[in-house]
Amino acid sequence: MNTIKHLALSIALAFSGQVLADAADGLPRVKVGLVAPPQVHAHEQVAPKEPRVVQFRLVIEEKKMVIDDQGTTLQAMTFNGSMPGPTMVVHEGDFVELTLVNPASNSMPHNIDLHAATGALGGAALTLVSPGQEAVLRFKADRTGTFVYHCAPEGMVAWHVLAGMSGTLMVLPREGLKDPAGNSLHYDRAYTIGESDLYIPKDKDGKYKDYSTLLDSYADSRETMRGLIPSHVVFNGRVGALTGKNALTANVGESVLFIHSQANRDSRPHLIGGHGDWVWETGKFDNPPLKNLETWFVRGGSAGVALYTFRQPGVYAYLNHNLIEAEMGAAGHIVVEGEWDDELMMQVKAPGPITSQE
Ligand SMILES: [Cu+2]
Repeated sequence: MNTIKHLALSIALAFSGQVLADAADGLPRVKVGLVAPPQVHAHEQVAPKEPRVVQFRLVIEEKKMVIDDQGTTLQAMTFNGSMPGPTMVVHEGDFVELTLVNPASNSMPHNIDLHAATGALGGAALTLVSPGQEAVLRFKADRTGTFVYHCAPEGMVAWHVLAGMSGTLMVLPREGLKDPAGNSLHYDRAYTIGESDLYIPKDKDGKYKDYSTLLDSYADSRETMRGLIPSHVVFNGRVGALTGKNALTANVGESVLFIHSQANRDSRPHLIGGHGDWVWETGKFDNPPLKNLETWFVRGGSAGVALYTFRQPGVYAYLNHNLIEAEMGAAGHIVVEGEWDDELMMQVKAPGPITSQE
């Protein structure tokens, strides 16, 4: 009798497990290849009716990176080798199925806390992988917005995040973005700007230290971080990552979505010569966007979004309008091509001798 009861119970358990798994398993599956920021992988803005299981793969890479033109180095930890990690895009109601790979060549355990996910420390408790391991996490994208993800190993969260392990996951509304009146908003390009505050230790002569291994850099880095004064504040991993030949590009008339993440500290994005036509400061699309902002606020541990349609050609600067931090590296360029509009602005007189009378 007991055996039969046990058998019935295990069949019931197996069956209920099957039913739970079917919530996602019956859906179409798509594998998305990720690209390094500032680019965002190709994606639809308006989703098909039926939710999907969207599969991503993140490979953790520990490596030394150069973070400025002076050759200063950071013993970095990264998702997919870039800082920040790649932006992942899904739609509300989709399931995210994420494979997190920690190759045997790494030296540390890592995991991932996705602010978009619900339960188990954002997935961190289910994804702690030692070198040579991988884990697969599935979660439902049950709310819209741009959300930070980051590594979060117990006792070392700040170090791993500040060494490069953060990124953004964007959950779009199925019907795409809307203005407060419900009109559709479309973007022609999306760019990811991941801002980081870096804390590179100095030697007794005031020179930035260079470490031969990640573990060697730990004690000094931790102490420098706790001083709360960054040595660099950068976009996309290094001073100049988005300036000069690395500048972002757009054309007059194009709408550009700027996704700005800061996993640790507040920022104040500003587009010199332009505006934020529509800004979701908190990044959460269920809240109506703010209109015509000059500077917006991104809370540490979040990703904000601004949409702007370029109306003039030229070189725009996109920076953190804490100007000290901009000079420390938190600045990028957007080179915009197209026709100049004299009505919006014109130079009535070029700089020259003073000839005007009151
Ligand atoms: Cu980590």
